[in-house]
Amino acid sequence: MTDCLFCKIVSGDVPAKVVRDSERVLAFRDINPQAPTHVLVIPKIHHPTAAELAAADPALLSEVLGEAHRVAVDEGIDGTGYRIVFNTGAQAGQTVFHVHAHVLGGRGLNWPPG
Ligand code: DGP
Repeated sequence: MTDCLFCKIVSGDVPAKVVRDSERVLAFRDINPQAPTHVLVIPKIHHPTAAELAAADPALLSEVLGEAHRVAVDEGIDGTGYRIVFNTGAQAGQTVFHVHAHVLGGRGLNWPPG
């Protein structure tokens, strides 16, 4: 999708600090980190939301989740705990409509979220 920010990160037109790169999934650091570890994990092909990806290609959604857990292991936060979040829809805080998992950790995280 030509006007999608995260598609431009996949194509290399917008730079990002990539931490994992597999055939179908990319993980890169959030530009505005909310925790010591804040990484975004995305499918390389465009789907707007987690719900739409789940309907179109559940195996790819599973790959995104698997890579999110591997990010946590790479970052050394799997032992202490971390959070994987899909903001889905504007009211939930989604601002970039290319599905992405936030991987957050490295500090205590409050519940419920704001
Ligand atoms: P969300 O609000 O769930 O749609 O999260 C979008 C995230 O994307 C937000 O935490 C900030 C991040 N973000 C926005 N623009 C850029 C960018 O150009 N590069 C990177 N690395 N992250 C970005």
